[in-house]
Amino acid sequence: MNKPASVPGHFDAVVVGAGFSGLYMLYRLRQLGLSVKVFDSADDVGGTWYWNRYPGARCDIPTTDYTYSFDPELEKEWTWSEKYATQPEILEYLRFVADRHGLRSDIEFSTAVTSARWDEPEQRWRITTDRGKEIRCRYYIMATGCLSMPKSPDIEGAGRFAGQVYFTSRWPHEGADFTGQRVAVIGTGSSGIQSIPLIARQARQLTVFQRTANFSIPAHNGPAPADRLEQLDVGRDAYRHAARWSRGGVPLEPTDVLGITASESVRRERFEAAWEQGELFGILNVFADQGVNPASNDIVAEMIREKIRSAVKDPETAEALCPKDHYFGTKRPCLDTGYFETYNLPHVRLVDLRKQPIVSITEDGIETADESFGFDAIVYATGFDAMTGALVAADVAGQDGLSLKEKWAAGPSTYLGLMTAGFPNFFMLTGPGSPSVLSNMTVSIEQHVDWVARCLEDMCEEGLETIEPTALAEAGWDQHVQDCGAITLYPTANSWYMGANVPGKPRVFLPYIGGVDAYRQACDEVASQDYLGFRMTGPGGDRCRDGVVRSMQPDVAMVLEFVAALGLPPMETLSAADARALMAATAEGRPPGPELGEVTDGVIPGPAGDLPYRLYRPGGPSGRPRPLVVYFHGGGWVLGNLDSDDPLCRDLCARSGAVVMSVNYRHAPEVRFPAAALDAFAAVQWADANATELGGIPGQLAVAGWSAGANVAAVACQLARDAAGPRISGQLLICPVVDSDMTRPSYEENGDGYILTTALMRWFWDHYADPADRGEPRAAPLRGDLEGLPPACIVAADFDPLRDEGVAYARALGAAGVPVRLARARGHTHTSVTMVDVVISGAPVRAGIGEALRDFFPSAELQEQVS
Ligand code: NA7
Repeated sequence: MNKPASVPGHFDAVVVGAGFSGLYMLYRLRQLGLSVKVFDSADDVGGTWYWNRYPGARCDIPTTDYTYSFDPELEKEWTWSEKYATQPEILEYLRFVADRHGLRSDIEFSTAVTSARWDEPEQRWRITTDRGKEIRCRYYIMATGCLSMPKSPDIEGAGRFAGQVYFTSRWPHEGADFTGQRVAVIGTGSSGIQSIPLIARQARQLTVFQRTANFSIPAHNGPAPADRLEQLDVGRDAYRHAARWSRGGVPLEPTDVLGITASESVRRERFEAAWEQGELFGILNVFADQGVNPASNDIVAEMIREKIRSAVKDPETAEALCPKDHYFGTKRPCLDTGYFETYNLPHVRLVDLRKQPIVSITEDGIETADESFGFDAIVYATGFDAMTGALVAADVAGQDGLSLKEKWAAGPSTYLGLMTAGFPNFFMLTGPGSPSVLSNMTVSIEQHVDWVARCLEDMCEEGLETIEPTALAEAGWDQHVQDCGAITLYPTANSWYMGANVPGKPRVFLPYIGGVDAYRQACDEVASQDYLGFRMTGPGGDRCRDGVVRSMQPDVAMVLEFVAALGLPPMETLSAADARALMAATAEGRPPGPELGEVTDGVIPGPAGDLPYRLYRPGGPSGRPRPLVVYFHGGGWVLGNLDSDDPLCRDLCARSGAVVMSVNYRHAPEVRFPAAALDAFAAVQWADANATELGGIPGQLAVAGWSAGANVAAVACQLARDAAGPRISGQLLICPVVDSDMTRPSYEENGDGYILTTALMRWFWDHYADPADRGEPRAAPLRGDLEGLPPACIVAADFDPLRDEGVAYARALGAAGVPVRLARARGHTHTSVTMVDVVISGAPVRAGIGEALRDFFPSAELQEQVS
């Protein structure tokens, strides 16, 4: 039973919403012995399942999974009747839960919270309701759901229609009878797709107004899948545990089959199996790369389109129903029962609003650009102001009276999707920046509620009364959420995930797409690191361990995990020959990099024999001279060759439009310092002298390199300056080795765990140069005279032991009057920027590199050639 309020109208916590999240939050707060009041504007529990009563409304996650797991007894007592339960059954379930735990006594129904103000002196929230009550509470918790604020009709004349108007999101409790009526449905999202087949059964005439064709797969509803029930019977706890640590909140082994490389038969087999299974996470897991690779995505999309074409008899209607303007999955896909077949009925018609947009709703129907339609009823299935709508509408004002609406004017900003700075003790369950709508909501809800409950418990134990994220932690999380989205195809769609369905809503990717498992891990880490990134105050003290919980690019982290799982021996424990073999083996099967106009191999004379080179020419008019970039590969002077950096050279060539000439140089330990540097300088001299033959423009030559290759490139610039030639237009140094001092902080921070380790760097130096030579400018160019050197672009990666020496070189060059561009590879390691088409987040960094290369040369020439 709940603790009563000690002072009337004063509660420890107020919760808004009595759906899945609000009910469980109440349950957990009671367990902590807190006094709680829950408000809901509905007259019963249910949240979204109270309101969304339209015909055909069902969950789209199997009910074996779309269910609470916190109460094992409840699991025994309740049995779902179908694979995907109907809205009435889900509502019944929530009523059952509320009754079983006696939750209703703390819920005030038919009451909406109208405003909430943070009272700084009192350190309390002041809440007002539409019944004129004012309440105070320490913790204010929004359990308002992600899809609860219907989008207001944004169609001209919407108020004018004299017939019956229905919203799928606010369906009348007594239902609707369309018998004999002419009915319009506007919208073909999940609500439209679920309700249209049932409305068609009653209506005399049904016209569906479709703005965007949507992907939908058959739900194959029926009894709960036997294999799932069996798994639950055998080990319910293990099953639920697997769900909590899965990517989407439903146990599922993520596939490693790539759509782009799978054979036709494998593709077909995997797709058909997912189609038959009829589950969203299954169809989203046909290929590992379908969410990030357009070509792979298109394979799945086309197979779905084939199914639509075979289900719908009229070819024109079928084509209009085939989604073509967004990648599969980037808008919420739907599960249906006979949706596409409904269009074969003679009284059902599809109107494609892309061809004939609605001009206006009229008194008796709908007018499009081409036709006037008369209707008895219009059904709006037009969706929600998703994820932020209900929160912003709640009129919440935090410190200094700043409202959430004002703070989020350019898009939501949260820490972990749980809290937002400036709003102490204000929690959001499944808020923007958490997996929420991309996951099985019930799993995410339980995780959020459990986290909040544990947090309040910890605070209580420590005598802490307020909690709020820091600006740094929040900005870091916002960035991480966007970084996770940016490596996928999701932000390309006009979806409600992007806020694109509501006119004027800022476009940002709202949910966290990194996965339920990764998200849970981050939340747990935050809690276990003294609530990293939160400031907490109270009689127990004022504490804050500030920081960013995730600053590595998500795909870089995946690569590191993958490499760690391979269990390879550390390079520095191998002989040079074995290390070279290992490096070549790990490069096998990687993406080749972009197609170019021409790639040819050759040799040039070096100081001690021929040096192989590879010449990359961009596409476009052949024979046209272009600026020339002489490139040197990475590998610590020991490893690497023309093949090792081939995809990167292709990428540099394609992005810059210059001819790239990758030159091999003599390697240590066979030939030690200063051979590599001397070879590099000789190559630059030769390239300059032979620019015309190489397809270059005489006098327009830059040097470039990565890692040790950047070292010899930088040295070549110093040698060229000292020798009064050749003239070098610019130096691109990607994560360069420019000093032999291994004591800079980046060695401390990043010396272990990010592929290039301190131990490996020491191994490289030991192979390359005697300790006595390592301070020489030809080994450590940072120690040389830097005046009069060519303009530079230096890339420094956050998680690189060499980061600080790269930054130091940029500063020193700047101080010596050399124009420098320092490009930070945010969230990257020493190697990740170079991993073309593997680490997608490296692409923007390399786009900047391409721009820097172009800027080395007289603009008109190259800009024109690139375009
Ligand atoms: P959705 O998925 O947002 O679908 C709304 C539909 O309404 C969608 O087809 C929209 O087209 C269409 N729409 C919205 N506004 C208009 C206007 N002005 N004119 C024409 N058509 C319009 O909402 P649902 O309720 O179906 O589903 C929401 C989620 O609930 C669902 O994903 C499940 O997770 C449960 P658009 O695509 O914007 O062009």
